[in-house]
Amino acid sequence: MSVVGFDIGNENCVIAVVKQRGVDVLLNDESNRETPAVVCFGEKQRFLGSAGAATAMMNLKSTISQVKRLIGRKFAEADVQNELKLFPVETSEGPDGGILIHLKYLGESHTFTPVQIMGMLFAHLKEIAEKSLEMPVSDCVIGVPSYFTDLQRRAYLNAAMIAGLKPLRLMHDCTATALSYGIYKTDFPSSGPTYVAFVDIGHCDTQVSIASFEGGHMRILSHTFDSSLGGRDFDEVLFSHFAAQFKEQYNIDVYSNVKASIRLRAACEKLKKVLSANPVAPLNIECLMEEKDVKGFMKREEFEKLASGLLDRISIPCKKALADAGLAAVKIHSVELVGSGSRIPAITRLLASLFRREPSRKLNASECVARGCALQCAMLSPVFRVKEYEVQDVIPFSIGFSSEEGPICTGSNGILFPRGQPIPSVKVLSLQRSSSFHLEAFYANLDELPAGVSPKISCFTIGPFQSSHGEKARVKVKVQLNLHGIVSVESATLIEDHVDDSVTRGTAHSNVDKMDAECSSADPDMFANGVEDSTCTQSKSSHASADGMRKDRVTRRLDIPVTENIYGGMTMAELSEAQEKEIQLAQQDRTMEQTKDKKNALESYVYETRNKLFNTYRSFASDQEREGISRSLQQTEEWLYEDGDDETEHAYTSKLEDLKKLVDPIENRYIDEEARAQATRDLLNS
Ligand code: ATP
Ligand code: K
Ligand code: MG
Repeated sequence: MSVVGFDIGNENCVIAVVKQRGVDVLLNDESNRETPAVVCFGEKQRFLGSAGAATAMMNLKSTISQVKRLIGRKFAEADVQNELKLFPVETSEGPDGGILIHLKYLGESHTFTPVQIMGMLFAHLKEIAEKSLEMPVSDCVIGVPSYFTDLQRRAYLNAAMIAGLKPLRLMHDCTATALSYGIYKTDFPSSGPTYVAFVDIGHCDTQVSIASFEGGHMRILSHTFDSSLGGRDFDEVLFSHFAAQFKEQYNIDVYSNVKASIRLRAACEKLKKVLSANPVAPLNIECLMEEKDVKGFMKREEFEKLASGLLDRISIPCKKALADAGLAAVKIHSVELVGSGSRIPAITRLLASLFRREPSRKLNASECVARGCALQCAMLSPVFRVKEYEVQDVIPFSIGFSSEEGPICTGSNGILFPRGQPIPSVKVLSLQRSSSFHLEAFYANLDELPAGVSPKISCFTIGPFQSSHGEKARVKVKVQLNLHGIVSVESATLIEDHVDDSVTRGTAHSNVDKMDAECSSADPDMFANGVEDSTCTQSKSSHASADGMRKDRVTRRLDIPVTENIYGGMTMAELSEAQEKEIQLAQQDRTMEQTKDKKNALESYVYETRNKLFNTYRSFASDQEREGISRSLQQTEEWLYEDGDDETEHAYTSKLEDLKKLVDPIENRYIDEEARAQATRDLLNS
């Protein structure tokens, strides 16, 4: 069994795997270490990853990229609406408030959710991994931004499941980076913890985390972010600049032309990359629109001026990460810069002055997330042995719980898991209830989240159940913040104590807590062992009271069913429907690939046979045979370019069989003769 780590970017995806001798990054079909996060619907099949990027220009209106920006989000969010302005495919609001993507494919209308599109990407990456490793891949760890909400995390898990993957953990990007940085590092200064800041600037986002390393152990102290500040925002600055310049200079409005916009944006991204290594860079696009060739250039200094607003914004999450970790900049041992968006020299300068030290680029900026995920996967997998190393991560959002009777932890605004709570964690609520009730999970502090996120997470129905005599009894509810950073109610138990009537009457319920609610942390191990009984159990304890009479106290435990309703999540039925659909789509792709292979095989057979007919096979065929075969080859070739250009797999194989029936007798004569000649040679040599 293999252990795999996936980094799904807005732009690029990376797959890493732990092997006997270390961590490797897998190559895709084009022998690249990064695979574009693109799903393209062609005329008869999908093109995924590199193939998707290669065909994007020909299928502008059916190519989906940056779906990571849309997954698990609501259509009505202002940020999403902005995002959709650049989205080439028709979208609408789903019944749950999510996003629906509408496409024409294979002559039919199709509706996909971002989860399904992400599922397609996962399936593609899984296939790359399986081809490369020559074994099935299912266990994996997937990198996620620390700012992902509960719903986005659930959406990622669903997408992975659609692809037939089994995620052992969703891991915060920077935590994965910190793991790959720290696990084999031995040269930390000896005394006390070492603090390291990780700054990851990707295509669409910026994430900062501060980690503390000590011995065989790493602890995340803070996660901060700007969820909409990345490399593409720098491209956009250049885009607006050149769009304005070209309007003036060439009198063209690129904004009015989708294809021209896409081409200019791509050219700006290229220019930005050139500027990372050179003081000046040119921009040339032939025939951008209205048959006009455009030319421009940019100096690095000018670019930095144009982007100064963006540079200022990078310092915000950095300062906040220090404040949240309770550390002054001087305490930071090293600043590790990752993510390809951070390759801009001005970013390095900015961070150097902020942290008062030169940022380091020791880590492979584009691969460290995937590598860390693969390592974590190996650590979680029972079949792999890796170095003992403890990773302690935290959740960056405060999560609260409430019920019909109000907030649960009355002490602190209903917050059950405060920001900075370790992942995983379990808390046991002790409530007084007589029958079914609801628990609502919510984000307690919207300032901690990306703008526009709904505070509602999910609702749990605890019940049905009925306490005896309809009186309030103790209900223990176990709430879990799991390894993925997802919150759920694990179990609920009704606990009723009563003093055995046959012996004495009096102090029943004396040990019942008067408080409406109380919180207590529980040992996560206790949860892992699933200690609660699954059926009703009774236990008796006897003790002598002051008056010398024996009193029997009976404790009845009853498991209460828990049903969860995630606001905007997928039901089991929807998930299996999506899995079914993905299988069908993948089958269609495979059929098309096979058809292409068969067509190619027929084409090559025609050329090879024609060649042999006048060379190797020449003396084995009569003139009549040769003429007949030549004619058939000619006809097949013509057919291939006309009626047979777009045929079924069967059509190509049967044409090939027809040709072989004609050619095989000649080929056999040739083979027999070759064997005879060889035998004669052997005889002479012996
Ligand atoms: P995200 O983390 O937002 O999901 P991602 O992981 O796909 O996205 P990366 O691959 O880390 O993103 O970075 C992609 C960004 O890096 C793009 O915006 C790209 O233009 C930018 N980039 C790549 N090389 C350079 C370079 N040499 N100079 C400046 N920017 C670069
Ligand atoms: K990436
Ligand atoms: Mg990234």
